[in-house]
Amino acid sequence: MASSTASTPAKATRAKRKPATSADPAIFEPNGSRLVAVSNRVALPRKGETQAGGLAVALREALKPRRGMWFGWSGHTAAETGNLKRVQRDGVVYATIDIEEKAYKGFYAGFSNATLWPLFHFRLGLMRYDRKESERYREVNEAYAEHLMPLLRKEDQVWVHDYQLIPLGAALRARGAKHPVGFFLHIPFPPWAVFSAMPEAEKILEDMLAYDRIGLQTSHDRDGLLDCFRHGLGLKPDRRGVIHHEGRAITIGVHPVPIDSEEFARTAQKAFNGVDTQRLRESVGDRALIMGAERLDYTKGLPERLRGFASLLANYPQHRGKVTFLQIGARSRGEVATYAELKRELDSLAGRINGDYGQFDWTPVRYVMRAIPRDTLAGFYRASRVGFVTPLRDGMNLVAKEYIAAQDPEDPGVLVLSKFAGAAEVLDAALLVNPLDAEAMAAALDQAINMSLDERKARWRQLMNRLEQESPGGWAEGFLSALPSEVGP
Ligand code: GDG
Repeated sequence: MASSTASTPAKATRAKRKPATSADPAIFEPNGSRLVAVSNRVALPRKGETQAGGLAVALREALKPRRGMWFGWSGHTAAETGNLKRVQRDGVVYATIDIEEKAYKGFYAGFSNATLWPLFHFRLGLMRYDRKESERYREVNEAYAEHLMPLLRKEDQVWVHDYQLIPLGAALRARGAKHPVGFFLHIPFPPWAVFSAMPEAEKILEDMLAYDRIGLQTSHDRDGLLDCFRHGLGLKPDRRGVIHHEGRAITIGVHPVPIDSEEFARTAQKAFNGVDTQRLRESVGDRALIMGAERLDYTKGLPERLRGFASLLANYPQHRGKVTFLQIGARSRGEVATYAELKRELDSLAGRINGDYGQFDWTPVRYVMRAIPRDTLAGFYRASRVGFVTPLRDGMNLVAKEYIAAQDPEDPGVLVLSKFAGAAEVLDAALLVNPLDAEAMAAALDQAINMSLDERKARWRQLMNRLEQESPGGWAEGFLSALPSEVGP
């Protein structure tokens, strides 16, 4: 069983905690099973909200019919961990706690984002390991368990999300939780040859054995996890792919995160004639618009993408003055040094391309380093001839799916997609590229810009068919139906 709680009892007390009070009957109904989702951040619906991500919407939709609760961090650090707050919106209870500042730093900027994030994205050169940060990571997971436990009802199913909370299942079990507990990993899972570079690799794998079902984005990720279980812990799945450990069965499934393509298509159609998209279209004129949009993150391959675009201008001079590349970059994780370095590198690359190729009436790269509203983004996707989505490694990549959903069926754009995005497993009718190969990216851009309307339509229809087969409700249902409704003693 997981060693996390057993090995860190002293540390668990470091984040001073106020245990949660018992369930408030005014908010919680007294009986019946619920779905309890847990993630690092809780996406509380806000009035007039335009920024909600697809995943937040998907989880809320899964919670509504199950009279669910979403538990996680409030977004605030404080002098001590605690301050449980609960609000109910549309039948869903949102329960949050503040986290003690120092513990949060080691947990979030430290072990989660400077150790696990690069590790899971195959970036060992960027990974650092600091034992103190790993202790903070476990400490915060213990605090989550401590505050969540009194809120759980006997019949609840618990669904934990993502790499920040891997030890949470074990921390709940150590406190006597007998609930079915599932875990979904939103990012890739590397094979043992990579994973074993992290000093606590075995411990993290042991933590995963506390769950009843583990969901991953792609078949490659499932293979990576099974490889790690086999070589790291000596555990082999049975013929049905089930891992048996200490009398418990752990099932592993591939559940690619979807988008609501119908809803996104409607949003894009509406936004296309909105003020912002019209301004964009007027400013671009007859030029072909190439677009990318994401959080500023080294996994998203942004410098490589700019090099690909520079290679297009260098090797296909006929496109000079005729294309515009718009990159939206929502700033994230500014406290992690690697992210600040990335920003500097991008500033310099964008400046260089504009300096080398720009003309007095043409700026090749439009580089906007701040988030824009979700509906504006949808309109911009629809106005782009090419969606340029080239992460070096990505669990799924919802931008690729959103770009497809946003297109005009009568005049669709072309998706140029990294083969290292989880989305490439289903979106194989896109132009798939290796983002490290600038010349290949330039060739794909050239092909996309010159593609006939018939081919664009045919590829888009294939891609859209795939997206129409998936839905946020179906995704949650697929995972939860594979999570037992009760587990043995
Ligand atoms: C993790 C995994 C996995 C981007 N720029 C703006 C903006 N966005 C939105 C996009 C999209 C979301 O952010 C990004 O989702 P991704 O899936 O592309 O990437 P991560 O944030 O890294 O998400 C990933 C995902 O979890 C789900 O499992 O696919 O692999 O890394 O929805 O539209 N939204 C707004 N303004 C922007 O400027 N409003």
